[in-house]
Amino acid sequence: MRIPVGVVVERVKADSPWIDYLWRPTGVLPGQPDTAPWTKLAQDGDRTTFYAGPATIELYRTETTNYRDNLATAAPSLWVVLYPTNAEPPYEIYLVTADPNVADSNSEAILKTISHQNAPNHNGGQLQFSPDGFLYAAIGDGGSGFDPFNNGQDTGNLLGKMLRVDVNNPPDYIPASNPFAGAGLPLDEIWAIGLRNPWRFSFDRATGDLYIADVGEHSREEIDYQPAGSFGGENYGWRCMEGTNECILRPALVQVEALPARAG
Ligand SMILES: [Ca+2]
Repeated sequence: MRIPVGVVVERVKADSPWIDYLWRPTGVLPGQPDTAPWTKLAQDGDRTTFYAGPATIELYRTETTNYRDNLATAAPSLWVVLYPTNAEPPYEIYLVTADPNVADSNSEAILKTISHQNAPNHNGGQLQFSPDGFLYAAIGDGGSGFDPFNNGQDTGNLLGKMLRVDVNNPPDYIPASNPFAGAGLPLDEIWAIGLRNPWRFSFDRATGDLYIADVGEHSREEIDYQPAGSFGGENYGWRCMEGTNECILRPALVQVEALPARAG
């Protein structure tokens, strides 16, 4: 069941040399008012109240004791989680929930930060837990065209790769069974190399096989297949290969570029 709500927050001038303001949620309105997000509602001295915007509470079946106990009380509590934006307005609504476990802001953990600064495209795809319980991350090659830095084949960075990490093994979250775990290159997070912009991937629910959708440069789109029994270490070829075509390292590049261009 989904319940539409509106979130009200207040900004209070902070008596602190470190920060100017304190922000906190103060109320959740039933329904979503026809008011623009971040409309100022009231001002009282150093205290300003804003309508932060709409949100949706999702109620679901669960065995979590805290959640069940909260819903069973005469006045169930709601938790609002705000997330910093590093811009104006300085927060966005991350979620509104009746589940105290979901609202635990200490549950966030940044496992890896990957620099991707040379181009705005090829950010890659999603995160998925595999049937073996490890978290896979498909990372784009860093962007531009034809992978100018050869990141897909460079085992000293995490661009153009499929990564595999163990969220329960901090730090560095490396599963001992990763194909390159241990001293020296390739980097230990790497499960497979040679990807361009692997924007989606999925594990077959019946077999555990892995399918990766990798966007091609001009002439071939790729669907990469990895059987469930793989020990990792695959090289899917980019930028040496675009699908079954040899690509960047041959003079045929001119012909490849002459093919009809497509977005991607
Ligand atoms: Ca290594």
